[in-house]
Amino acid sequence: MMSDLSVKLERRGPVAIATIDNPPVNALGLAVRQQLVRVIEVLEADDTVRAVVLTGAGSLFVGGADITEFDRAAEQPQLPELLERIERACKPWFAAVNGLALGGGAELAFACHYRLVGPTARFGLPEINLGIIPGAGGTQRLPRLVGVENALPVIAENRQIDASGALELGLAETLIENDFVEAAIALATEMSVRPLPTPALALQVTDPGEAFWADATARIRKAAKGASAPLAALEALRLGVDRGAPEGLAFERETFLRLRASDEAAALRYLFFAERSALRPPALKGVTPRRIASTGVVGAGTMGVGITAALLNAGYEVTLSERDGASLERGLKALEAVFSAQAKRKMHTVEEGQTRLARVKGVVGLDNLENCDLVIEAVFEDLALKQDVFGKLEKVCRTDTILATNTSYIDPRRIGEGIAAQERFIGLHFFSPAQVMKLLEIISLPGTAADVLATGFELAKRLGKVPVRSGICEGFIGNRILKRYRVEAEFMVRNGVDFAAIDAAMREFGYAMGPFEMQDMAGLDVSFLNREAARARGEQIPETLGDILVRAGRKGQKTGGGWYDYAPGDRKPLPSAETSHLLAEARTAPKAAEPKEIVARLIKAMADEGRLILEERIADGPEAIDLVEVHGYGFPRTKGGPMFFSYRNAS
Ligand code: T1G
Ligand code: NAD
Repeated sequence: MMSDLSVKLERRGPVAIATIDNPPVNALGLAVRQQLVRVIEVLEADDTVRAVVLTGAGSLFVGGADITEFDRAAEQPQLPELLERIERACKPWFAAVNGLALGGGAELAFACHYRLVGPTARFGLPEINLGIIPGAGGTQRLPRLVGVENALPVIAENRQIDASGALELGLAETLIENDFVEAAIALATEMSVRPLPTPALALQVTDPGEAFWADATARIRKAAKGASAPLAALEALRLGVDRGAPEGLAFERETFLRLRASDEAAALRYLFFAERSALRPPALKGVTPRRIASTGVVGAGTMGVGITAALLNAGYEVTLSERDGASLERGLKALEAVFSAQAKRKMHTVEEGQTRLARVKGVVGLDNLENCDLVIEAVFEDLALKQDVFGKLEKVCRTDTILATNTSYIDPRRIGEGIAAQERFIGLHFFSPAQVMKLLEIISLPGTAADVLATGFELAKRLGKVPVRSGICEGFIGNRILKRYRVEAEFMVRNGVDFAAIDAAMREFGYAMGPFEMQDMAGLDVSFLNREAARARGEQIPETLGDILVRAGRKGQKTGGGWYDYAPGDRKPLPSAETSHLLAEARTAPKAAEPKEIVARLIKAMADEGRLILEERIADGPEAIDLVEVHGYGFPRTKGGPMFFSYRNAS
């Protein structure tokens, strides 16, 4: 057995075992494809071989094609031809699926004559997450193996088929619970005497009818939120049903290659790798995080409730502290509402929601936080209040308890200046709603210990968040760029551009909401209070349009009106005569602006601020800034982020 090969070949009597061993995810890179072609040639020519068992080394079958190869031209041998050679082989190939079979890995299994699954086997075609569609027959073989209705959610809606599902659908022959490879060899030996089954591509496929396609198209278009790949995947599947597998295959491949070369796919690839390296910052390599089991949250307002829900969802014990009984009761009610909404969205059952809620203890005051491994403060954005809270926490908590602030704007060095053990103090900046938004800005202070910082990253991983280290500046990475984004947007409004047109342009670009709608949702008062605090410190902060609105009592959705008006209980923004009146004097005569011009101007402003942030070493790279914008501020994934977009579209 040749050890440096990525495809290892063994013999057991009449059966050959080919194991794809290409860490970390057995990706079907060029070397693997070249070696698989050689294996096919050797085994096809060897009459003593009656069957082939194909499996993956480790806990995965195959994680897909090698995504790192996508920025260069596809090299021979390409996957489709390789799979056709397996499908046309004169002896049966058994895909022994020992774990995840994703993308090209699933397509490889579909091209084999039989699939044997282990308990952890899962088949998925996540190509749409990368802005592409399956490119090696997945849109043609899977519907012929399991039917269109079962194939479509896998091909265009990110669903996976697990081991029991594969058995039920007839995608897999057998579920092997123990001695996986040995049992697979035994089965292959036994079944190798049977006539070869009909290749998947030659199987009949039933057209589910117009109503099915219409429903599917509407559902997938809505979920795609403007991304191209999901509808393209549906189109390839349907074309193969209408015109047959050969035309379907050709269309699939042409579409795959076209999308692979697109800006959208490049952006999604960029984010795929950025999200993975974000979890493993090189500076923390080899640093062991502290163990966190019990946590505390101080303040059960908008953020405290969201942070508590995120911690409970991740399995932590939480002690939630408020300043008085009424505030605590209000906070616990809001928390229950979060879990009933999660159950409604089928994130978990009602019972599971109760189980999670049972892990929170509501308290008044800070005394009950003495045994927490980590305490996160989310009280009002007020320096003196936060200093007071940390002063008390330092006395109440164990000396190794990690103390964290969720401040948005205040310099955490000021908040923590009274803390003796600076090494245990850190900024953990969540985003609203904290149980949903994936971003976690981790603010390291000069004294923060490396293992405390590493604990912040480990916490993010357990919460399913995307961590980004930020240095200290006003607003850290995200709110600093948000400020620049708002200033630029307000500048356009002052110069006559309609703020609803700006919101519409940014929604067209891919944001769920524009800058003014977003302010209304988050509350205009958060940044207003920040500016007022700066003015109270004697800083010259010009009056913003938002300030004019807040002074008139318009804080956004929470007061029924901000930039827009809102009907009671409704989040739909409505034009506001009062806002027009309040801002009339601060604006020049109305002026039209093309959506493209609006978008270009705002993205440039964000990227310019991003470049300053990099120069000041507040962020570790352009990827960090793009992850902040995509996971914290709704920047459309299909555009990659302001740094990626401005670089990719630099004229
Ligand atoms: N190609 C290249 N590198 C990959 C990779 C891939 N397909 N998948 C993962 N990696 C790297 C990743 O960057 C990281 O690197 C390391 O492996 C561990 O990954 C023709 C064209 C498989 C579920 O979309 O979903 O097939 O940071 O941290 O949490 O139709 O990785 O250590 O340097 O994510 O255990 C379709 C993508 C490709 C699956 C494992 N396949 N991968 O999760 O580890 S397109 C996918 C994943 C395709 C065909 C088309 C996950 C995973 P580093 P990790 P993990
Ligand atoms: P909020 O007004 O909704 O909640 C603050 C809570 O703190 C209130 O319930 C209040 O009763 C409680 N509180 C005040 N003093 C307390 C004390 N001594 N002990 C315990 N509880 C006390 O505010 P919020 O929007 O949740 O913001 C909280 C913090 O999170 C602020 O620093 C803010 O800047 C930051 N933040 C807010 C957002 C956002 O979008 N709202 C996003 C990120 C960070």
